[in-house]
Amino acid sequence: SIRKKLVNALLSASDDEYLSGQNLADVLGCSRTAVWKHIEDLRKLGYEVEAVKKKGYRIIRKPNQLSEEEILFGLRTSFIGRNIIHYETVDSTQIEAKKFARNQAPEGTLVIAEEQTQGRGRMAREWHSSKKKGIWMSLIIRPKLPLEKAPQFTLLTAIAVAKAIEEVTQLRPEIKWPNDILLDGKKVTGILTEVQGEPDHINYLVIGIGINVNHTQDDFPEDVRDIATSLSIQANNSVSRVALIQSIMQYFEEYYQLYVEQGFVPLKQIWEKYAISIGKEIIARTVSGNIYGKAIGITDEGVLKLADNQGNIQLIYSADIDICT
Ligand code: BTX
Repeated sequence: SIRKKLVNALLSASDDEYLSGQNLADVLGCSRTAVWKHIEDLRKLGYEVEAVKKKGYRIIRKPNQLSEEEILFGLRTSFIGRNIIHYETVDSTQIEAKKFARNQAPEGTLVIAEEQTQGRGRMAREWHSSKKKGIWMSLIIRPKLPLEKAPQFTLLTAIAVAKAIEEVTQLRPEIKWPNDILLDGKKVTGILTEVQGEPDHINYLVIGIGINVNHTQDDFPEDVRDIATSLSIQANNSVSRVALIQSIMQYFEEYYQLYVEQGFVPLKQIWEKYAISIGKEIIARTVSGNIYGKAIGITDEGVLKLADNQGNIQLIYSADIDICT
């Protein structure tokens, strides 16, 4: 669309560079009057665009908005995150993404929202998703694999997010098996992987990722205030949601390709560098009861290994983990 082209042209200009009305008219293939109208539209979307006589236009401030244009601009993936569906407000990106997945949305489709009114964690627990503070998104993928491999994508996603957080903020995140990313011992990210398929093949996976980015401690509701943190609290600085999404998409694609080519083992090695629970006494809360013991690692399939108090090795496929301190 013309708006996309206009935003791209303005974003590609360097900070102090102005693009003339004529120049933009040529790029967009429309009149200078039409350019001016499109600039007005951008302003309504929250862009601050400076117009200087005889020089032209330049963007001085972008809206705090996860626009498709901005995410695609500078996204270096070939298929992950290239089809973006963006909502201002939605019940849950997970619910929407599953609808798109059922309707044959292409692999790599990303559903994002500025705000979720019914964000969910595992087992229908609530996930707080306040407006424009975080990244609330769901990614659709269609790996050609048996159903039992689905949980490995939670771990793959965790390392992609951890890497991206490290790259964008220089903070050092830790992963708590299977789906939490922690900073300073507090939860900054949750991952929810849902799968649809037959025993021998996956139709689609919808991977939900919730990241607390620019929250202050007061932005969290009371029930999670003590256990949650955000990137900006930890970095002492606001963090670009767009840059973080781009980086996650890039690492996700890289690890996904690595997985397809070489299986889970190389990812396990990266995962272990971020693992927090390994070597510690933990409580694994499973649906069939609590198991106490020492976390000794994960298998080549990503399953948690725990040595219980009798010295037996237990394999944990699904649980909430508390680390004993
Ligand atoms: P989980 O079941 O591991 O964690 C849920 C628990 O985390 C809650 O019970 C609560 O204690 C705590 N919690 C809730 N909100 C937050 C928050 N913002 N920060 C830190 N802790 C919190 C984790 O499930 C998986 C979360 C996935 C969220 C994404 S967002 C996009 C997509 N859409 C959707 O509805 N869910 C996913």
